[in-house]
Amino acid sequence: MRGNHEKRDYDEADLEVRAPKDHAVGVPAVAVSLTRSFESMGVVRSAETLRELNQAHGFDCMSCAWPDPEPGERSFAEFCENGAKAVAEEGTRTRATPDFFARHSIADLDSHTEHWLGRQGRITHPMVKWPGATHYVPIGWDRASALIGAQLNALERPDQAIFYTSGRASNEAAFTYQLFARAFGTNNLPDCSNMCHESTSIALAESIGIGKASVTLDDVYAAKLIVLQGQNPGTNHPRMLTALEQAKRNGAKILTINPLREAGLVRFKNPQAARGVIGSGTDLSDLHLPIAINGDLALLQAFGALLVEWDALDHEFLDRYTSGFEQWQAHVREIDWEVVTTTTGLSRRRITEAARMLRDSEATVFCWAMGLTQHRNSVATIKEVTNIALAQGNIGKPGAGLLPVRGHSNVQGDRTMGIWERVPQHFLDAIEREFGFDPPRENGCDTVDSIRSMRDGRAQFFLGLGGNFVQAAPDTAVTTSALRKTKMTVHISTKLNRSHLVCGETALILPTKGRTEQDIQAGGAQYISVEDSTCSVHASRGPLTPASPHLESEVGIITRIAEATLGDRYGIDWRGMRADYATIRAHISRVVPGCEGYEVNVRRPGGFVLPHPPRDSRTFETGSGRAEFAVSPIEVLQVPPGHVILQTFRSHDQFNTTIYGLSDRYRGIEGGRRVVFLHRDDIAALGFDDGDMVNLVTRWDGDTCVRRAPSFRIVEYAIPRGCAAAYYPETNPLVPLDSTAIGSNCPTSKSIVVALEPVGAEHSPAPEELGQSDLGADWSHKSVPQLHHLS
Ligand SMILES: Nc1nc2c(c(=O)[nH]1)N[C@H]1C(S)=C(S)[C@@H](COP(=O)(O)OP(=O)(O)OC[C@H]3O[C@@H](n4cnc5c(=O)[nH]c(N)nc54)[C@H](O)[C@@H]3O)O[C@H]1N2
Ligand SMILES: Nc1nc2c(c(=O)[nH]1)N[C@H]1C(S)=C(S)[C@@H](COP(=O)(O)OP(=O)(O)OC[C@H]3O[C@@H](n4cnc5c(=O)[nH]c(N)nc54)[C@H](O)[C@@H]3O)O[C@H]1N2
Ligand code: SF4
Ligand SMILES: [Mo]
Repeated sequence: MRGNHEKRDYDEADLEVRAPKDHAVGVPAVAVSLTRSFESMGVVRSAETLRELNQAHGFDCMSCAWPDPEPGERSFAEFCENGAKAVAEEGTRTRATPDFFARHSIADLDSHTEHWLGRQGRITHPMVKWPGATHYVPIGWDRASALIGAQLNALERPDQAIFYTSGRASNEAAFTYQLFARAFGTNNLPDCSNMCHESTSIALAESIGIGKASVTLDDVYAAKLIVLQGQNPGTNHPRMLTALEQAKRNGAKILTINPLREAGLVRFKNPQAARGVIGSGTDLSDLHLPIAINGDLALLQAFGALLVEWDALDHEFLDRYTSGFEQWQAHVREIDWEVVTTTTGLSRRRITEAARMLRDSEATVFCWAMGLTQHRNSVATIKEVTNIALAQGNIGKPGAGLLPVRGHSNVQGDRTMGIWERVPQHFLDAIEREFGFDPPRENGCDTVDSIRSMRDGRAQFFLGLGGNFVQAAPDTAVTTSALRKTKMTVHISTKLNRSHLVCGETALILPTKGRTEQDIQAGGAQYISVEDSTCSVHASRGPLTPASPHLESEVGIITRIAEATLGDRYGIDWRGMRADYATIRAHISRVVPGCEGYEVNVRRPGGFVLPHPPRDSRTFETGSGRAEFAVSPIEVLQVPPGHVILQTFRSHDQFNTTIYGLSDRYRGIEGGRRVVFLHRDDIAALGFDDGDMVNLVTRWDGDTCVRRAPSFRIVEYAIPRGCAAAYYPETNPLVPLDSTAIGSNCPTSKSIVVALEPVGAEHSPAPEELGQSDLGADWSHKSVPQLHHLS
């Protein structure tokens, strides 16, 4: 198995560990973002581009899905450091030309790090790797599309093809893409959401009838209490801190629940407020609970027990709108506090203090992200968040509600447009009415199932609309060999990444225009549209000249492939859609619920907000017509002696698999990425010292295979006992493909049971050496992890 450790573009020996920061943003952040932009884009181009970022007439930030303020309330620079980095990454003047691909074989490229690959700049021409070839060579658009169409038509069945999407694709591209896959005959439409907020979508759909946030930005400003659980906004949704600061000024309290005291959670200096730049910043968190990894379900049930005990409940809401409250109440009343305190690593006193904040708030907003979604029991945990919100009537009233904070800038819009392997039948009925063909009705493959399907030889074709599948997916070695078994891999991409080097028999890279770039088609200049975390949909227009005259837009590429594959099957006018995206939006307005009048609404400054029945009218479109309480047993992840629970997270200098640089400034890590954060006492208990080099090792279900990620430096850190943290994607080789969340199939990237082994001691340990035979698979309701101690 290869790991990034073999790839030497920088020396991990240069890694420096400094004291972590206690606050986020401020002057250094602005300086960093501008330096990066100037370096890669030049001064004039940077200034012109950043001026358009997140403005009503400009383009939508392609980094995260945090919403924009109302048009009249936006500042002149409505972006953050990481938004500026994302723009610089796309707007770079560096180019990966056919000449570059002639100089570097695929094997040579594969010897470099992900960071180096990204630094080679924008891909300028469509490229192909022919069967048996060592290099990519240029290919024309017509020939590339014909090749793909021929391969698709040569498959025995449509479900031998996988159509993956990453959440940066526009609504127009996403709608066209799902239409193409379904007209071709498959619902195999996995997306990055399957590895991200899938647990949220499943849990919320079952509990409240819709898998999306029930709040607007105004609710955040009006909240009395904001709970931030399993999320690191200072890095991943930086402008959320501005909203939280505003909420605090309006009187809100903030409760943070995270194994780490992430810089942004504790203190914040707003670079756009004079006070933020010179002053000492805002103390964001009123109470921080340093919870042990995966302790959230137990904590939330303890909150429930206390709210019930204190009768801090909204009885009128419960009677009128919910079902299952009695059973839930009986369940939480029976809570075992010893299980709660050992599982959470928190004392009963601290938990009670936090529950009082809930009790005393008339309007609470609950926010969460990957710290809650990527565990085996994530669906149950998110239903428990919902239970707590329902108990106090915190849904469908001002200043209150559920706010799953989405990742990719348009991941939510892609789902709305039908990128979903399990799309509801009414959506398929609408496709049938609009286009006159009967789309496939059985569910398709999600991400994990797609990997299984390629691994087992069932799927033979992979098309990625953006993303970096091989690095984002779990079990890197398995995913790599699965893709290599296919007849054809195709990637629609802006920049080079590892997935381009893990080739099917034939492989293509189709270079696309990005969000920052102008898109001129036969029908004139086009714009696209996107949806943020709060269901707000608006237009986006790129200001820059495209990186190369040979680029096509995503819609352009998809419609070309569709034409080459389907010809005029069903009479779908792919060419017309390409010429003028208003044609696509007209289809959207007739197919997608809530999108009537799309063309007009989306062009309004600030766009429009999609309907959300619980938010708008406390209507719950569940089986019972009421919001459903869920009863979940507390399961405890067993950690055998000598092991810790590892969470894999993002540094401050990356966007998912795109590594911008080697500075995780807030956590004090500079010049490298192969670090594992551990509690001082665990380092000693495991027989190591701070600074030692170790391999991380997982076993799964008595597999004969030992998964190993080599060469991590131990860094002593303020993290609860029994817990560890290291960066994604270097740790993805450790996540077993079959280790997924119950009900959502989301990989368990936030709770991997690992052992540490000294570098140089690599051997395949016998099961007894690792403690027991089925590590990581062992759950029970009774016992508790041995490494957790009360804080
Ligand atoms: N700059 C930048 N922005 C991004 C991204 C990026 O890579 N870079 N990625 C985008 C995407 S796709 C996404 S999904 C989001 C991700 O946004 P986040 O969810 O904030 O991302 P992670 O870095 O995975 O951080 C997870 C947080 O959960 C905490 N955590 C881990 N395990 C647990 C647990 O068991 N319980 C609790 N309570 N907390 C836990 C971690 O300590 C960490 O603070 O960000 C989006 N925005
Ligand atoms: N261990 C572990 N694994 C994880 C996670 C974790 O926390 N831990 N998080 C998971 C999550 S939340 C997510 S969302 C997934 C992310 O999975 P993906 O979405 O598949 O990965 P990204 O790194 O966001 O994709 C980056 C690539 O997208 C391409 N790209 C960039 N901009 C554009 C564009 O405008 N158009 C097109 N067509 N291509 C573009 C570039 O070539 C770039 O290399 O990873 C998941 N994997
Ligand atoms: S908060 Fe997110 S969407 Fe907003 S500018 Fe920053 S990265 Fe972009
Ligand atoms: Mo994500």
